[in-house]
Amino acid sequence: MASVKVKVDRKPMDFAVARAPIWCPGCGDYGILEALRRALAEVGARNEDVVVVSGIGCSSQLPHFMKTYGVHGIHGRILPVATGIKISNPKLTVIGVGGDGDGYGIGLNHLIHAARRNVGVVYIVSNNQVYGLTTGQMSPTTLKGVKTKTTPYGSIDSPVNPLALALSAGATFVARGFSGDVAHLAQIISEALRHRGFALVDVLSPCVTFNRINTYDWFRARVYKLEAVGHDPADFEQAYKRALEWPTLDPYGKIPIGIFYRREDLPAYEEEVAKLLGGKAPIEAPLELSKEKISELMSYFG
Ligand SMILES: Cc1ncc(C[n+]2csc(CCOP(=O)(O)OP(=O)(O)O)c2C)c(N)n1
Ligand code: SF4
Repeated sequence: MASVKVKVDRKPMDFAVARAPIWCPGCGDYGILEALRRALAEVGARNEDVVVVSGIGCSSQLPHFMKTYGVHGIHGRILPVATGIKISNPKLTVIGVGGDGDGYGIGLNHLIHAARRNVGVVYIVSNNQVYGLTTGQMSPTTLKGVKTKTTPYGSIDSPVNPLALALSAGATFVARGFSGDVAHLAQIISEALRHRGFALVDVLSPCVTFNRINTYDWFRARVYKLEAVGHDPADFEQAYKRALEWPTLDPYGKIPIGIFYRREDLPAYEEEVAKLLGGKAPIEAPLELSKEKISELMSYFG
């Protein structure tokens, strides 16, 4: 269960810091930052209960611009770190944020395992279909045929379909938003924060500097909202069908955004861990270490 308990009057700016983001003007990551702050305010989160974990990439700089706890970790390892934090202290609201290179390339296996375990982490992927920080190489979601620095003759790889992958791995909340529609994205992230278990929020988020194909206009011409077509997020088969609409089958077709799938009846991983400890979270469980052992450890770490 998401750990937001008391509904208090919060504003998006309550989650802002004095430091301004360093992304290129127009980067989709600004939309994600604003949507995340709005969503946290919407669910009444308290700053001290929130941890934002990131990897490496432009998008992974996001925790620096949030007035919450944060971990700017190593490339592709958002979900193991976020999982450790959540199962240690399930009261925290744990949010992972990073790029498609981070999450669908080097970190892809962790997505599958977090999904099948149903860890109560909200994972927001800034999907700009390129490696932004390292200046525009192809990423796992680059469309077939697209020329990048590393694919000068056009990519010959089929792109990863993160939503279909997450669904088949057992994710209990699967959604896609668009950085160009912050209000809609904030609504999706609020729902993800309220979800019990693992929530993937893939965000179509243009890199205005290194991806001149998948621009805001390119997306605006293609996105449509699942709510507008009467999609039922409880229907797994429909969710899977919608997830296949793009990009693997028809790269130039319409792109659904919204909540594809949601089920709340399965226990979250941290609940299962607590059961093993007699109902206690690891952070509450007694630390069975003698005074001598603690002194020994403390002297070891200076
Ligand atoms: C283990 C490791 N491999 C490779 C890199 C180099 N590297 C840094 S960021 C990055 C990818 C960035 O792309 P993405 O995750 O999509 O984020 P974006 O910058 O587009 O937001 C890579 C490959 C690294 N830092 N560490
Ligand atoms: S290089 Fe791309 S992803 Fe990175 S800050 Fe600039 S626009 Fe954003």
